[in-house]
Amino acid sequence: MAGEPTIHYFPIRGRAEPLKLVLTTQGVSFKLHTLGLEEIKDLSNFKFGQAPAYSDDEVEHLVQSNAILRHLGRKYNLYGSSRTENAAVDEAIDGVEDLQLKYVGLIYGGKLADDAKASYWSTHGDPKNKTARNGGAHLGFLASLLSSATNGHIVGSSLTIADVAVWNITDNHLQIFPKEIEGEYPELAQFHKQFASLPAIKSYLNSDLRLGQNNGNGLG
Ligand SMILES: N[C@@H](CCC(=O)N[C@@H](CS)C(=O)NCC(=O)O)C(=O)O
Repeated sequence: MAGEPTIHYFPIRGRAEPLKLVLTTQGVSFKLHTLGLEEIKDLSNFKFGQAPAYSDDEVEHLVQSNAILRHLGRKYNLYGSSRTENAAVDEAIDGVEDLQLKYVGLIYGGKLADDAKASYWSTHGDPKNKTARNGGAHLGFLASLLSSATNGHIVGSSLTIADVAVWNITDNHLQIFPKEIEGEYPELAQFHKQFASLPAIKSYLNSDLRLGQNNGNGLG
């Protein structure tokens, strides 16, 4: 087992970013193993032919970004302090994943074209469509998670992996819809600002570890 936490991924933020953020909040340094497309098709290391994968003293090439996120949550006690809180953390992470999949569609399928952006905002951002058919994916749902937040935390009163997941998807959307989010969801914008100003996160965001490119096609 590799001892030092190692993230195996492309040289982008993408689906590895929440993992890096969690490790950063814990002051845990990590290695980045940068890979190319051919390497992830070695199924002995990448079970589903995809990245990211993650290794530490307990797991070797663990894949599925949310499985890795949950592993880190258990390892560093960032999963809430009761089964009720554990369940709420899972609920938030799965809600974020539903929006993440729509976001991926906007970036790769819609190529972030103006019409794709407009239709995305209408379905997954505009508050008036929160109760329309949106595939369970809406920024308003994430804003609602914050309405019962304690100390700025979505579950319980201290940091969990749910905070990190919501922060990251909000960050992705802020790159594209900054004005709309600040106008319609000031609580999300404020939550984003607050987490970004944690000393460890702030210094990570200003470091070279925070990669410039978010998605494989350079958009978003
Ligand atoms: N459900 C997977 C999705 C991973 C995923 O979509 N990985 C992309 C990069 S972000 C990939 O490896 N694409 C290459 C391929 O599918 O061949 C996870 O959450 O880790």
